[in-house]
Amino acid sequence: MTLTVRAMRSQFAASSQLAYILETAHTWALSVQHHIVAANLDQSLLFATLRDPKTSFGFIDRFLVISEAYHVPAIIVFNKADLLRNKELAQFELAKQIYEPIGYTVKLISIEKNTGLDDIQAILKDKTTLLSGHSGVGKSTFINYIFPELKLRTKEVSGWSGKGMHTTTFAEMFDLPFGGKIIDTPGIREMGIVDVSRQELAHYFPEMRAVMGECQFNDCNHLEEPGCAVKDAVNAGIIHHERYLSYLNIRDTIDDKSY
Ligand SMILES: Nc1nc2c(ncn2[C@@H]2O[C@H](COP(=O)(O)OP(=O)(O)OP(=O)(O)O)[C@@H](O)[C@H]2O)c(=O)[nH]1
Ligand SMILES: [Zn+2]
Repeated sequence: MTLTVRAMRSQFAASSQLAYILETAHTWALSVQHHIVAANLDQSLLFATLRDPKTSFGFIDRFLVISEAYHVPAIIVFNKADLLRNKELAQFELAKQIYEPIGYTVKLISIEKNTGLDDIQAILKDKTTLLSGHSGVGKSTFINYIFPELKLRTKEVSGWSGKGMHTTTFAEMFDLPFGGKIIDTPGIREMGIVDVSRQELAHYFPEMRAVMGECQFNDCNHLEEPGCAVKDAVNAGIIHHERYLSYLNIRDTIDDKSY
């Protein structure tokens, strides 16, 4: 039997254990047998790639907003290091520059070449971690690496069109042999920002949260208002411009009736 996460969400609305990122992604389905409803998340780990396929920073920012909204620490792991040329290596350095100062762990690994994986195991050890990421970034490959006996299906992304079929259809929870649990979610193309209003969105950008108390207006939207500390910080290079653009983009996609 399967239930959609949305359905489960209303069913268990009173439970404090619903601090899942899972609940925000209404297209994800998961199987009840794996008892994901009983899991508390310690952290969320986004698998990303800078090539074949390329994960956009906008997508990463959506993932981070959802993690912040549910108070779950987030880790960004770029896989397929073996494929990176100078251009993509520069992108990785940029990602570190953007995300590390605002509190997120950023790692570069290659599952294929077995580099960086010890760090990831150390991060996962004794924690319950939600694995997330676009289809094709290597989540199944990673789980196969940890549990060789499972032999999950992985999909070739040669000739990647961005429209391939997902190979992981259900969220599943695995006990890690070295302690801890991982929840694997289906590859997702678009992450909806559910239950975040336009007014509260800036709270989920830690670097905005840090300065927004200084805005002239309490209800500042950080758009064109005078005396906006967020825009000042963007102009001063304290808040990265890419992040501010993500704020604007995500804000635009939030349907806010009170606005
Ligand atoms: N070059 C390279 N390819 C990799 C690496 N890790 C995984 N791949 C390949 O990337 C492709 C997609 O990997 P999957 O593990 O199926 O991706 P996934 O994230 O599980 O995708 P979904 O199940 O659709 O969500 C496969 O062909 C893997 O062999 C890596 O480190 N380097
Ligand atoms: Zn402001």
